[in-house]
Amino acid sequence: MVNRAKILEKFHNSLAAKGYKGQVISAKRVSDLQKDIEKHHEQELFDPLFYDECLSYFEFEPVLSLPEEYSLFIVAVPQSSFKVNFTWQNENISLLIPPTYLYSKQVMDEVQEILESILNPEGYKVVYARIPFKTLAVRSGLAKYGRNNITYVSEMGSFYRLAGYYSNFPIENDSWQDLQMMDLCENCSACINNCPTGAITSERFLLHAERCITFHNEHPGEIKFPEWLDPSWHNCLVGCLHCQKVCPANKKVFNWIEQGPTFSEEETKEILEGKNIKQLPGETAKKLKNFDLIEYLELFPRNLNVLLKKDFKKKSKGNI
Ligand code: B12
Ligand code: SF4
Ligand code: SF4
Repeated sequence: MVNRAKILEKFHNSLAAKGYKGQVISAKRVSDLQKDIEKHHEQELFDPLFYDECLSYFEFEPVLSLPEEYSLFIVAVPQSSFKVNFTWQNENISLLIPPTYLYSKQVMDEVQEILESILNPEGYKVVYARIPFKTLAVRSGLAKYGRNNITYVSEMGSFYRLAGYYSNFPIENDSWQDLQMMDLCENCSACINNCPTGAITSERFLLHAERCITFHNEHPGEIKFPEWLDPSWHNCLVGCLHCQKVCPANKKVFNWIEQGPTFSEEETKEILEGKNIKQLPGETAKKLKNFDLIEYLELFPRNLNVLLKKDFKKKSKGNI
């Protein structure tokens, strides 16, 4: 059997060859990851709706398909934003989708394949883990927290998707460490100042997730935006980039934008009417499928409507 150090070397080299980065820690740390979340819950720092909707997703219990879980692999895969173009009242309206929304399954499968190609031949299995990836990434030394509660990896800024996996690959000494904030944040509060909703504050580190635009524009399309959410604050087709845009740690990556699909006036109209994938013409459905946008289609009428109104308001004032 190949020795464990060689396997780990292969893991890091295979990721590096693709521009990815990763870390491995002992799976015994899962209960500590759980504590990192639960302590905030016990102090009633989470909005109850947010906690039920977003954090009950985690599975801290052992994954049944793996009787012996010895390690947790966490991998950061760089991702760009995407620009989606709509045509509305004869104008071209370009809207951004931030990193991590598109091609998520593709990324998760690809990383799993890389891990399996290294670990399976040595008799180890790999299973996707539903655990808090940011905390794992920071605890393992892969990333550091920004004040905005997003994590940062050197050379990638915050523009990457995290993916975590359990394995029965044994690890004795891991790099478990304290939660760390980026040095850059010490003398910076750009994200606090640029977050329009007050989700990031100086009073506490933990995000007020229920104030985050993303929490609201990821909600199913039939749920209206709350009254307090000023329409002028929306800036992406889904998600929000206000706090990542002004971050000095993102200087090199922020303009990494891939071209997404372009929708004609007729297509935009049909999307705004809330037509589902089967009701849309074949060409439109194909574009949505090719850019992995199908899962977001049902959010578009609500999200797009508010952005088109905002854009036209700005144009009529002549400041775009
Ligand atoms: C729930 C969730 C959300 C919720 C809540 C976000 C949040 N901050 O909790 C909502 C819907 C709002 C959301 C929004 C976004 N999300 Co999100 N989300 C998740 C999910 C499913 C869980 C996150 C989580 O664990 N939240 C629980 C809280 C308690 O954890 P935490 O934020 O890490 O909080 C820790 C710190 O506050 C720390 N802490 C407390 N005090 C102190 C003090 C100091 C000094 C320090 C250093 C730390 C510290 O302790 C807390 C617990 O460990 C993950 C996927 C996953 N499986 O992990 C994706 C994930 C975190 N999301 C992601 C992204 C990209 C986003 C958005 C940027 C999307 C966008 N707008 O474009 C925004 C960012 C909003 C923000 N400013 O945080 C990526 C993050 C990638 C990265 N670079 O870090 C993830 C990992 C998805 C992925 N697979 O890549 N998300
Ligand atoms: S904007 Fe400033 S304070 Fe906020 S995460 Fe970036 S460096 Fe840190
Ligand atoms: S994603 Fe937008 S709303 Fe959420 S914390 Fe960042 S700036 Fe604020």
